[in-house]
Amino acid sequence: MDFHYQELSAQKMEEIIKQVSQKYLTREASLHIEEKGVSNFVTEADKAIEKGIKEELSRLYPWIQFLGEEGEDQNVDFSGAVWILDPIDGTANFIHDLRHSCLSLALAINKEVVFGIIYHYYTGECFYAKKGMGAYLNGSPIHVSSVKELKYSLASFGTSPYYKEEAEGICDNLKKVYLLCEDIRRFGSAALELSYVACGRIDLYLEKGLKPWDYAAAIILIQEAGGTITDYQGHPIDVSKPCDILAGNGVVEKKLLEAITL
Ligand code: LIP
Repeated sequence: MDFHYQELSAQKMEEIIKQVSQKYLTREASLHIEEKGVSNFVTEADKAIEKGIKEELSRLYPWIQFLGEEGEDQNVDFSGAVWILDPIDGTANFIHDLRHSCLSLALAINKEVVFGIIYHYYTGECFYAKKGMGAYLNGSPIHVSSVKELKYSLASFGTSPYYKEEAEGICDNLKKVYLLCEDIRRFGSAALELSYVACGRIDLYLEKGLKPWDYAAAIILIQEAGGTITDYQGHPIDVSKPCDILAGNGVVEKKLLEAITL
């Protein structure tokens, strides 16, 4: 199939996301909950949105594989083209009606993310980027912040609630970052926190043990917005695997790694 990711329309993708999700994002759906593990939940809405998006993408792009957070079959060949979807990033927020959750969708070709879209279900903000073509919020170009010093940095810190057994190390890192930065924030949706790095609302983001569907779309968003996104040692990410994620505006994350070991 002669397919060029540059031809993907973010506007068309946003319309599909709205059309599929609007009928499922209800309080009723948020109360039908299954417990997947410690602090790890899935609702009827997560499953229904993933099913609907998968059907639409399979209809439009039948040659592209699909990997979703809620799917049974998560075996894909990452040497090819793969959609990577989190239907509701911030499921705990959704369950608690905190109104801070999003859909995150990425396209990776041979493990390189070339397209990403992150749609905030409650504000309607739509972040998107294509490789080599810039990063945008509702059609306007976005760029990471210009903050140069850690003491003036707002750091969003993901607390990895699925991994309570690692609380000691997570809280040690939280204290280190808290003491070096201006302040800490925690919003409960990795994809939105990473989008906020891309548009300069926050300067740093860290979270241990994120899955590809949490961070994949944000990789291209942050790269096209002038920032960096790596593992906790500053190394490139393998989008086929869970990863400890460190993202920033290209300056302060490097200073953080010079100052501490995560
Ligand atoms: C969540 C992330 C959040 C993280 C949670 C979970 P989900 O994604 O957005 O930052 O702390 O452990 O991974 O499960 O709501 O799609």
